[in-house]
Amino acid sequence: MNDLIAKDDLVAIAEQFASTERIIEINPLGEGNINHTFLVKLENHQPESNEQSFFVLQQINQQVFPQPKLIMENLQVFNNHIQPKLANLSLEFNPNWQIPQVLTTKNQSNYFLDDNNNFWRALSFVSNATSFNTIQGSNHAREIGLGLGTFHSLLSDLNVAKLADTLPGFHITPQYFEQYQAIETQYNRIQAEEIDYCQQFIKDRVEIIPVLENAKHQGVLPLRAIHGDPKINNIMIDNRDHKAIAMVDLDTIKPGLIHYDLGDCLRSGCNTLGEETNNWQEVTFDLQLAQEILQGYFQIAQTFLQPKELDYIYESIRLITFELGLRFFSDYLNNDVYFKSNYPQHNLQRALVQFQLTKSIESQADAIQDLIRELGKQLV
Ligand code: GN1
Ligand code: MG
Repeated sequence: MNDLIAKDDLVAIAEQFASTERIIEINPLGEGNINHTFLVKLENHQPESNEQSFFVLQQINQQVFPQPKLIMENLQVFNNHIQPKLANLSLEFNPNWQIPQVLTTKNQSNYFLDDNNNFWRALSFVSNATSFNTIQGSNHAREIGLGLGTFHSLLSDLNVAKLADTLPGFHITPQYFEQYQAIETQYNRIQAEEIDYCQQFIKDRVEIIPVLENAKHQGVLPLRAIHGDPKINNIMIDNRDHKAIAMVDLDTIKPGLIHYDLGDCLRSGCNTLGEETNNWQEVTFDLQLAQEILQGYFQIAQTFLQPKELDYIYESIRLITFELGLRFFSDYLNNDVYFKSNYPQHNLQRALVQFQLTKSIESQADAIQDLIRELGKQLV
């Protein structure tokens, strides 16, 4: 995927989705590791209002998502299922909950292919809201849980057979491990202490790798519609009342285990140093924040979550954190072909952060399990 897109080209692509408005500015948006994302600012047609008009323009990484049209089909299914519910939400939900809308081109297509066959699409921007890379406090943590709960709850009655698999193998930990093993045996760059450390770290945890997939195949955990990437910066917080108002980054909506989502949300939310810290030895899993996130989540999820699903929540927090470390480490060994990186050791550094977080989760296993049992009593 080419990292440099000429400004004029970008404007021409954005114009495909801009119908009549004049484009004023285009800037990179967010910190995504996969797609290229931009915020397009449009001329304000109502100068009397302070509301600026924006939309989000994205180039989908086709090395990661080989069939981007499936993403757009899933978004349509998602939208058709949820949009009608929003006018009539029951009391446990934020009445202002929004979902990003797909914008069409002048030819009424929901995507645009540029001259190099790159796949572009545009979505409405959730205005007056902020996305944070780290948790700002207990209220934010609670809202993160409520946000993910809202998302799962609104999708809980969707027939998952309607959703395509946009990214086969996503969160299937045994597959990531197989890929790692294949890369590891070919790897012959310089030996370094940190590489040995990661290899040993993975070796010591081989037995946890199939835990969620086994439960899925045995029918203990049901397939549901999931977000796939609910890290905290994908849950937008309303600037006015500080409530979770939307989930963005919807490319990995697909059938899966809500445990992938819960694990990912907690690993991201409870690491107060954030996943990009250079200070990996200082990384810990914050139990207090986990309590807030889970409390918020259960408050809404009690309508659909089955008590047996609680049994795997601890395992999922540990596993998805470990899995992301394994994915970053494999990509480091594989010359950074998957995750964008800013310097040569970047993916190694990211792996060390996730492994340290895994260690902190393991050292608090009893406390985390007690917490889940206690909070889960409302479900039984
Ligand atoms: C990737 O691109 P971004 O930042 O939304 C990745 C997630 C990881 C995340 C870690 C499709 O998401 O699985 O958890 O990086 N997305 C994909 O920051 O692989
Ligand atoms: Mg993402």
